Amino acid sequence: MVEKKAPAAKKAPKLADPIEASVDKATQKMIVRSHELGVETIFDRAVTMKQCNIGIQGICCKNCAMGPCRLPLPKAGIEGEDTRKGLCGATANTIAARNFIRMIAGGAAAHSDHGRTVAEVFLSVARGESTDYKIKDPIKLIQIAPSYGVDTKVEVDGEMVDRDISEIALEVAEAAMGEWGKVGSHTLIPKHFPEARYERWKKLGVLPRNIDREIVDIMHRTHMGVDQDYKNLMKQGARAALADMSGSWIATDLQDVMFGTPSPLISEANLGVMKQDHVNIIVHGHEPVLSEMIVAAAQSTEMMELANKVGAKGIQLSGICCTANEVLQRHGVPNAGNFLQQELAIITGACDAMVVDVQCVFQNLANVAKCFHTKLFTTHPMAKMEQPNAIHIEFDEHHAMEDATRIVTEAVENFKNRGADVQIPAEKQPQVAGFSVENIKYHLGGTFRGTFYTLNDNIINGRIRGVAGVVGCNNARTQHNSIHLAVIKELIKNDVLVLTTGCGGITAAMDGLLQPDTAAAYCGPGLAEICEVVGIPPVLHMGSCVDNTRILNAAIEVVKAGGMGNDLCDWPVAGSAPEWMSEKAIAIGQYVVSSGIYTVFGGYLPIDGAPEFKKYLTEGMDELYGATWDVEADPIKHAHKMIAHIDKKRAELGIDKARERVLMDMADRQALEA
Ligand code: NFS
Repeated sequence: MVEKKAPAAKKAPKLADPIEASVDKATQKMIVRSHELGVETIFDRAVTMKQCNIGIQGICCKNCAMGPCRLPLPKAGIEGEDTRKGLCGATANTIAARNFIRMIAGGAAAHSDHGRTVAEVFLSVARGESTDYKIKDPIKLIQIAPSYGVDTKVEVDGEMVDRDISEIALEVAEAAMGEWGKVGSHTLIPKHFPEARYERWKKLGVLPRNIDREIVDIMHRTHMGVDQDYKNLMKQGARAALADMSGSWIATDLQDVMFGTPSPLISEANLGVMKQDHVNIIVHGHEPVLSEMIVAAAQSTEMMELANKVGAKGIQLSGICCTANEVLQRHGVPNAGNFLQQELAIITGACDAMVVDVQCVFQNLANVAKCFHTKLFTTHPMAKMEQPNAIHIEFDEHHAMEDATRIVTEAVENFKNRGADVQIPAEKQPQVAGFSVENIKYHLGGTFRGTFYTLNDNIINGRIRGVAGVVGCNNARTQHNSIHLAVIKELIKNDVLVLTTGCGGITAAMDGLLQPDTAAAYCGPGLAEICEVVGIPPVLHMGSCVDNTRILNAAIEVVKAGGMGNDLCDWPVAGSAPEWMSEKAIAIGQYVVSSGIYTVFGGYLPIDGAPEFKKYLTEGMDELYGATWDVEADPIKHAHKMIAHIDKKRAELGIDKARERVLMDMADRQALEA
């Protein structure tokens, strides 16, 4: 008789190690908590699911049903001719380039569609159809109007007089909307750049015709059997990335006009901002049109009274991802966390409602919310979750306040359904956020002499070695926040001023780097001195990811202020996305490189399987744009690649020996330019 084997005991799934998963204490605690409660998070899934080894190299083509064709790189590398090809003959270079620019198309679609939503709301405000919003910053409207081809003055009886604000708003709104579908010319935003850059783009044929067209163009040319030249594919990638930049710039412009241009304010960051005795509402996603209204609704007397009635001391609003940064920079609403902490905010047991719009929202939020009392609201027609996992309250700008009040009411009424076992980690840090180009000018030069000269002077005399934009996501494949922090700290230690946005900004805030007094602790002597004199942190939080256009705008202002060459590729500045994960990051990376700024990505880029294409991005682009991509996973090497680039640009400008304090006047600066 054969003995029956006992069935093997089911193996418990592997769980994330909290310390390996994140450097942030609050995150570590909540990962432990998730394990106690048996609630799975992205950190656990990152342990059990491995990445596809072909996909990460960028050499899997699934653009037709004869594939997917996979072109693994031979273990010994390629000797002689690269003979790898898919069924149709597509080479590794073609496949990697197609995949890469499809990522740019995805990113450009996301950013620019955000811009379109804002432009549509702005148009309805200008037409008087949406009365819940108004123009909060008419000065910015007047400033930007000429760049949209709109006059701000009109001739009356031989005299130029100011035009009515509502007329200007309507024309700006119509011009902005036109950017998505105009015919016969180019998008307007590239005109903001120095002439040398604009002319370069014109010569290279990468000025976007209109925003939508460049995205459609990519989907067409990457269809089976169309563009088979990786350089031509990348040319379109660059053009679509500039379309992405155009849509993002419009989003920033119009959000500032409608919701107010940010100026520095004090707030806090990390899960510890949630309050046990308050109703906690978390806004998450990217588009601030609804969250602006939620802020107003949550502050209303009616809602406060309702909160008291259900036994809460008040309403604590906080945010995750870029919606968080939007309401942070304009209202001081604290960040509850960044991308990888979204599930953890619910696991505190204290999240009465999470309100999501578009982008970077985990589908697993619904599974986590089911384990708690949390109500999960989807609000965007484009971003629903399977019912009944979430409550869909579709936001419409025509009754914005009504929608926001309904959501806040449901959140407040949900307070009484909380379980007894609430655990909010205590960790949080104060932060100063809300830096815009407008107020950096003010900080450096005062109300009447707003200027970037002071920054340029301090770069020339070497107190500030250069400027870096360190932006972007978290990625569950690397230790949460650690790469961001190590890169930023190494840069400021070496006197590089850091500008940040997105989840990178939240990371810096959570670690306490967005406080003026951190300059003394972390910065080199030159940068520390400047931060102390000007009263700014060494890391300036400039908003959400569409606000990367603020960083570009600051770079343009530096060139305009003089002494830094004629173009963005001339002066000591570099870009970085240390923990990137999103297609939007690739679109941003390309428009930053196209703008002439050397950019280093952390982790990997999906290009390793196509060495020739990789070489083109990391070396060949220099000839076209005066800048290249680079990849470096190690944070210290990553920072030093940026510093080496900054030093190279200092040497090219002839200011490499100026690190002893030389005071430059205008004549000196002009002499440098010549
Ligand atoms: Ni940027 Fe902002 Fe964060 Fe990355 Fe997602 S929230 S738009 S994509 S993860 S930084």
